[in-house]
Amino acid sequence: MKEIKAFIFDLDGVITDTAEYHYLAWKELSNKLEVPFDREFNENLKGVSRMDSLEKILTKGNISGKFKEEEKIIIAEEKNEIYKELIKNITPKDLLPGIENLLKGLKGKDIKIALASASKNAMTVINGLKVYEYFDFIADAAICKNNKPAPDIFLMAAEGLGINPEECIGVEDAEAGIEAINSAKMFSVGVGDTKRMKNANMIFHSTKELNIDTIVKEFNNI
Ligand code: B16
Ligand code: MG
Repeated sequence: MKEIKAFIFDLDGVITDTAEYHYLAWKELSNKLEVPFDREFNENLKGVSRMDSLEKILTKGNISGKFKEEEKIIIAEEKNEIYKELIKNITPKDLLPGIENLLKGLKGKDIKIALASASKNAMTVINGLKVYEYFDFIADAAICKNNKPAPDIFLMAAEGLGINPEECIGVEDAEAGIEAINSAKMFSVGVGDTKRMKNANMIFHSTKELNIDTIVKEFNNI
């Protein structure tokens, strides 16, 4: 029988609310580019890599063709600088509700923990939150070939743990992330509203509702 051996977490929007900082940084950049940008559009960028996010914004403003590749890299770097300023002051207080208890609970049950974030700033955030010790493996987005919704980063995490993907739970707040988990053949847990998380095997409205026993029960029912 299949058994849950690992939980693989997304970072932004699951462990901490850096999703908000990404939003603020893209908003500032979009204002500069004179591209209309709101929270609804921002949902399309969650879990999406930096360069892919920029492309979506430029396409929205019909200005993608205006910039050469080198210029796009500079613009994306500008967003990253704004973002890096915002994450400078992250502390353990910025952990989303229930997350530290969940990590402790998993440790207590001897279930492995990994991180599968698309962010190249993940280590800065993890260190600021002081949760590095909980993780058995952190997948490196910088060497990941295909971005979410491709399954690569989740598969990289499972491989790093030495665990079969089918015995892993993936936790995500983004549609692209749920797609990545499903393509990796893992059990997907979505955090957020039912409409956006519709493709997840299981949905929780907020991180404080995440519960290991409920997830195990549902996993065993499938
Ligand atoms: P960076 P996740 C993702 O992190 C964010 O959701 C997404 O908004 C961001 O563009 C992406 O990381 C890249 O981040 O610019 O810091 O490399 O949700 O996969 O933890
Ligand atoms: Mg996320």
